[in-house]
Amino acid sequence: MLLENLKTDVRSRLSDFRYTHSLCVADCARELALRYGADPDAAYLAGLGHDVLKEQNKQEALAFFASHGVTLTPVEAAAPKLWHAMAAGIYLRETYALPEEILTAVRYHTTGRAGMSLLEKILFTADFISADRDYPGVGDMRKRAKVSLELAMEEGLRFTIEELARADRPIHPDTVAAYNEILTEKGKNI
Ligand code: DGI
Ligand code: FE
Ligand code: FE
Repeated sequence: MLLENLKTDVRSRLSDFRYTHSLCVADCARELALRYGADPDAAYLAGLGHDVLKEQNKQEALAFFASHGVTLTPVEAAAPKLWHAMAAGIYLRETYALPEEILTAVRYHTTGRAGMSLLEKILFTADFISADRDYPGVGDMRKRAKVSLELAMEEGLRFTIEELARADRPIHPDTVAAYNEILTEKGKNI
């Protein structure tokens, strides 16, 4: 019932393209959960719901934050691409009362953060390597994800940071913290 309700909700809020992406991320997150020993049903729900608010416009997102008492930091205010993850964590809590582990995976799926849980790492990685992704280098990312989540995340975070820096975009401290932690803990994971 929860699954069907969430699926219908996601379907109604997203274009065909992003709905397909959501289903692919859900499938991929479930596979990664089976491989790495997380709850496959939780991973599927996280994948299905992670981009539920991706097509909110800026006004809707800002109104949502205002009505939920969220104050954006200057970096967050300057990075609208981060908003859908922040808002989705809150939305999925109030609408579906999903477990906290799923909510934090959704909340941090765009930036990552230091101290990520296994499920957070799974969703972050699934978003990069889901079946619908076809950017140059996705094959290498898929290989990395078979070795370890951290190996895939390191490359994904480096790619994101490089692209943002090149485009004069601010880099969220959580993105930097996720990257630094993976680098400093490298060797323990692989
Ligand atoms: O929602 P998706 O497109 O599936 O993927 P996503 O939630 O990972 O969003 C990717 C976008 O978010 C991409 O355009 C880069 C942007 N992004 C990720 N980390 C940061 C960021 N943007 C800023 N400004 N700062 C970040 O740290
Ligand atoms: Fe997203
Ligand atoms: Fe996504």
